[in-house]
Amino acid sequence: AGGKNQKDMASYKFWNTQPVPKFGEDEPLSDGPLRENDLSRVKTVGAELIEGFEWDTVDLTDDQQVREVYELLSNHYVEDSEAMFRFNYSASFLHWALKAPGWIKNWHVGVRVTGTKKLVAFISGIPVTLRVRENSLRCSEINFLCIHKKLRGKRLAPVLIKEVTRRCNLESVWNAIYTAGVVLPKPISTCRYFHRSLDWLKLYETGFSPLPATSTKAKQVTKYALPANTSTKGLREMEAKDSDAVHDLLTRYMERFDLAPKFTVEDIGHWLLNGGSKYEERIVWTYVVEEEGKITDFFSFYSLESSVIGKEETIRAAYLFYYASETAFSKSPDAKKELKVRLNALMHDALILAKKFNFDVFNALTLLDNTLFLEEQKFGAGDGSLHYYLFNWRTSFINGGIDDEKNI
Ligand code: NHW
Repeated sequence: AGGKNQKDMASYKFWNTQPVPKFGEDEPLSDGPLRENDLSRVKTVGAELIEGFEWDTVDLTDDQQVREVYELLSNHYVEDSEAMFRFNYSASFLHWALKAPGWIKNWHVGVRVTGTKKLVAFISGIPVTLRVRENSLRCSEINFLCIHKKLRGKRLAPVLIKEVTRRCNLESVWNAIYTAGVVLPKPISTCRYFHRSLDWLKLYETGFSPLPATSTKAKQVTKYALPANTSTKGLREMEAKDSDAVHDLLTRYMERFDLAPKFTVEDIGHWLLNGGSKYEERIVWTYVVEEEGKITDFFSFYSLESSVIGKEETIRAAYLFYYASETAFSKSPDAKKELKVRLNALMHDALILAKKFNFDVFNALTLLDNTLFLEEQKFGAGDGSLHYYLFNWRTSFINGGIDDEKNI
């Protein structure tokens, strides 16, 4: 975070004032809020912005306004540390991500130039119900915080964060979850990104993947080659009629972890079936395994391109999303091994499908049961970490996956 000493709380001038856990504090002995919630003290209007700028609520039912958010993010959103790649969230992705069931228009916050009405900053929230250990929390999930490059370093980010907090509080939502690549006070969990090349040559040519000193281009291409067809018996695309079964399986599977969203059947339809395929472009792919009329497993991945900065090129990345398998509930003495074998088979098929749909790389984090297959499926550790944060909630650090000692 800007090269400051990450453990020095005094250097976090803004975060110091917020209800978040601080570096140097002991792990809490019990879970709970950090600040009292009082609706009567929530301001009914936003704080004044610097001269020349005004607040706006971006209307994402209007394609033109979705386009404006797209333009802002595609030029100014997250880049890697060497400024070679920038996330390129598509307009369809924004429709999907920001209009999830129960979405609240007022939580799509923009800052515009008063004179020209140009959109120069954005932050968003969507409502989610989270389970953090044994507590169920009504949260907002904050994402897409972005400030135009010309307005950086002017302390506008704290103003945006306070404004979205106010708008969440107005709905009696007092907690939030968010992730970031930067270190802020104080992560409740940290995952590492892993990448599995699907088109190694393209990744090499765009500068995404290096050629290891001990290898050759031809060897790399061979290493990542995949068969043309999947091999899991009963694997097929998920359909709307599978929603109840997938919901049931995922709910049981997620009970094994300390931090998980609580989905309704409607959420499943939205997140896994592309919101009913109503967008221009396909964002999410979900496959189920059906055996004798029963859904035993499923996996999903979504599409998020990155643009190669300074070139007219993009890297098409598939991101592993939710999955679950009945094998996780096996009572056999070999249960762990069975799960490992099953997940490897499923993920191998996920890679084959992603390759078939022309993705260049398949990304996954060290969460859920991912460490059981990352190595075997030839994923390599990336440079980036993803830190998870909770606003106004104390809980002790959550380790990744159920199999910590095996975390890579
Ligand atoms: S993380 C992606 C964030 N976006 C980007 O990286 C895009 C490119 N960068 C930018 O647009 C996913 C700017 O650099 C941003 C900062 C806007 C990042 N989260 O205005 P100043 C999300 O969207 C702190 C939180 O001068 P700037 C999650 C920084 O530590 N804080 O900086 C978003 C410093 O505070 P400090 C961040 O470079 C979660 C202050 O901002 C941050 O012009 C938001 C400096 O401000 C980050 N990613 O603009 C929190 N990056 O204390 C939600 C920097 O150190 C909380 N900072 O002095 C919950 C609210 C809802 C609660 C509801 C109950």
